[in-house]
Amino acid sequence: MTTLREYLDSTRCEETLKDLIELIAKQAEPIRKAFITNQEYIDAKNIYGETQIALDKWSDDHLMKVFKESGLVKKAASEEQPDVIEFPDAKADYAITIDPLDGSSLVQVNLAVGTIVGLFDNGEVMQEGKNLRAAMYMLYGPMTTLTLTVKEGVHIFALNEDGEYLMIKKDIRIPEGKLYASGALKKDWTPRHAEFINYLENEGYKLRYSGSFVADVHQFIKYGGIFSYPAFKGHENGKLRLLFEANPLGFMVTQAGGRISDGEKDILSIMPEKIDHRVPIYIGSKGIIEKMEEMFK
Ligand code: P6P
Repeated sequence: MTTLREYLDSTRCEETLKDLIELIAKQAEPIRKAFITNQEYIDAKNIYGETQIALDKWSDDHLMKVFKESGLVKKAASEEQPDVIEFPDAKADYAITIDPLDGSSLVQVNLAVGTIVGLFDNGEVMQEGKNLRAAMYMLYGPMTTLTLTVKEGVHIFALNEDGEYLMIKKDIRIPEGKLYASGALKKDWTPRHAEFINYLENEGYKLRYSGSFVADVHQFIKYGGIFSYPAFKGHENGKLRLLFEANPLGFMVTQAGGRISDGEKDILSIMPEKIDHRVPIYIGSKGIIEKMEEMFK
């Protein structure tokens, strides 16, 4: 089986990008090891007003330390931090957006959570998702897997007992499948979203929603379908974050032949206005996303 480094050496990636991707992927082990002792809620909130759990802070601190020590990262933005972090001593121009532990509250009920990473190579994080150089996420489930794109297809690696990532799936293409998910309370859905969900149900789509965006989207990449966290009453921009959730996963799904939309247009062409920019999200198979946009017109 192909190792992560063997795969990276077969791509057009710059050496520094290969090193950075491997370094980030390696953090799955220490992050997963921290699950047991950092589950409690702490007396802190992130800028979205969400109470943080120790794991959010621990994984964010850990990754920022790794970025700083690598000398490869010029800037980093995190869902757990109010501002962009700069590393003036960096010798390379990578700029990273991270959700250090998406779905972290699910660790205490033993459901899959993940680390989401977007990588730009021109030193700036506040730019459109379509400019990403690479996107990756480590998913902590029954296996620890790494899903990666460097714009040469989407591939999945599993971490083995020796701490080596081995390729288990190559050149993923998202099928048209009949799974769906929708966040927000049904009573707060907009009429057009409620109508769309009703359409899906009548078409025989089955609900799959775990509370972890990265785990849910990973399932849809495999089986096909549409994940949504829509605009809802009092929240016209929905809940999920452009920089940390929508762009990296939207880039990944697009590289696999799928799409990401805010209900009207491709999210990867949205210029972030602020670090905590939120967007309504419809992400998944191309056909059903286009059908949704048609219905919403
Ligand atoms: P709700 C996790 O907190 C998260 O950011 C995403 O991973 C997930 O899809 C969503 O929020 C869950 O939100 O409102 O259903 O708890």
